[in-house]
Amino acid sequence: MRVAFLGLGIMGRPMAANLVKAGHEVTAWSRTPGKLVEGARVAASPAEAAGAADVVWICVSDTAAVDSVLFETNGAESALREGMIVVDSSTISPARTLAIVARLAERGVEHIDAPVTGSKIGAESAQLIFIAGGEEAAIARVQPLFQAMGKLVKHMGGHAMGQAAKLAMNLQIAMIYEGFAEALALATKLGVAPEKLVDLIQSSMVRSGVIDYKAPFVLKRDYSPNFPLRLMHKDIHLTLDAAREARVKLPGLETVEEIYEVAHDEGHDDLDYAATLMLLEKWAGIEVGTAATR
Ligand code: NA7
Repeated sequence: MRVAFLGLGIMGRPMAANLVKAGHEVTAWSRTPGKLVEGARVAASPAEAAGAADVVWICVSDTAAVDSVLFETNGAESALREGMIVVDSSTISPARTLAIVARLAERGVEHIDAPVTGSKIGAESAQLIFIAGGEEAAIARVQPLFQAMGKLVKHMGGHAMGQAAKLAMNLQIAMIYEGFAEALALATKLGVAPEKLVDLIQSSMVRSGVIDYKAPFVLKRDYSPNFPLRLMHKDIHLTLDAAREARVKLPGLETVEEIYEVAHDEGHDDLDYAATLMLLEKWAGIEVGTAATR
């Protein structure tokens, strides 16, 4: 298929590369010039990329960035033709997604919200899970593209249900990780070796995929971004906004948000969100890691 891929960040670049690998004709654009994907054509603007495609796939930071690549001067909207499909794999506001769906529908363009879970490793290994909202028929049309980049598509319901479900997923990831980080801080302060605690966790019912993914990095004190803290912070804000609009109280997430505020103030935005552990370490006067890294 002919795909315009907009946004070559940590997630977008390997996703676009996997589309090329699967034989699709990809025209890529990213805001910062010079970002390349081997085998893909480079466009000078989102409009130019969309003009050469049947499907526009977006993977940018946040709601404002999606609005920008679609609707600003030289945005993709100006090049959209009836029958095209726009798929948005960014995690953005469910309410804004509905407004975008309505605006694109006026041009006869279908929209699928398809945020992802699986982080950088999932994107690189084409093992992402797409959390989709929209019409079944549109989702079926882009199935080969989903297959090239992921292992599963979960259709959560109508438009914006993918975004809503993604927020419910990241709420859990943020809170499971904070529980893990607090357990590591306490156990370390009390004298338990962190690698022994991780081994115990992984042998017990406390085990989780979040800890599977994060423990090896944390034990090496490697906070390079798989999922940058600023983006998890953005998702926490999106979740709290959606909860407020729906009159749902989330006291646990509100507390976790305060930790992210401090992490932001301490300049940790571009580290992985696992770096919230660094605050707990500082407050407890300890360092978590294996004997080799402490
Ligand atoms: P990254 O690595 O921060 O990449 C973000 C991408 O979004 C990157 O291509 C940016 O372009 C682009 N971006 C950011 N702001 C804008 C604006 N205003 N206009 C156009 N393009 C923009 O994020 P990830 O790849 O980890 O995550 C992407 C999404 O998936 C995000 O919603 C996550 O929560 C899940 P640039 O780097 O300047 O070329």
